[in-house]
Amino acid sequence: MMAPADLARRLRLYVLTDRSVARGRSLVDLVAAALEGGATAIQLREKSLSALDQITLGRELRRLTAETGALFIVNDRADVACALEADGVHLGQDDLPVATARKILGPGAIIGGSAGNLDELARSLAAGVDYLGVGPMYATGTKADAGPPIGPAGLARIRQETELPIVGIGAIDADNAGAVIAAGADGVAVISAVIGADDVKAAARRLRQAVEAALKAK
Ligand code: TZP
Ligand code: MG
Repeated sequence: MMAPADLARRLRLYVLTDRSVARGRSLVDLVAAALEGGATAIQLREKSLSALDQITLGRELRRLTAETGALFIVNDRADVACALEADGVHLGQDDLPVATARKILGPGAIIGGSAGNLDELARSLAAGVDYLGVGPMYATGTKADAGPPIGPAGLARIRQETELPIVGIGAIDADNAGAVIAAGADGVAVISAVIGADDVKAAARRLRQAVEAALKAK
């Protein structure tokens, strides 16, 4: 199992895929560019793809992340994560139980949970997740059922309750990433600010720089 401080360092810039914001471009190319720009973790998050298509795309993303030393996490599907030898899986409040995912993936797998409020935080902590995706930080159009934005103050409240690694998520960009880190996040998780950018590598670089600058200022 990875120590929390090491995991926190590997979650500085966590880029999630979503073909609906990629404007027809190849996700493999976009992820390669994001990694060049400084992404430290990639999540395969393609809810509209079959398991088989997730595995076909995921093989390429696993190869790229292995080459650069980035973490590779699969959204929702422990079976797909297992097939891809991913580093772990991210489970929302209504997904597979954490204990079931651990049975499938083994004790070394990284399991992320989502928390948008203190109740969800309590459930995630009781289930034994390794890191938390906290948000939505700001109003986002990328996830239809994202719930109300909690802002930096909401994240700071959750930070008070746990020392687990936290990534903020939800409409984070290079302009607001610093506020998310200042509120207590260890990193930021983004979709559109990177996958939807015209220049994906430059967008990732700006975000990573914003995160590192805010961490230094702490
Ligand atoms: N979970 C909470 S908000 C969100 C997810 C998956 C969407 C993040 O996408 P974006 O484009 O960075 O707002
Ligand atoms: Mg989910």
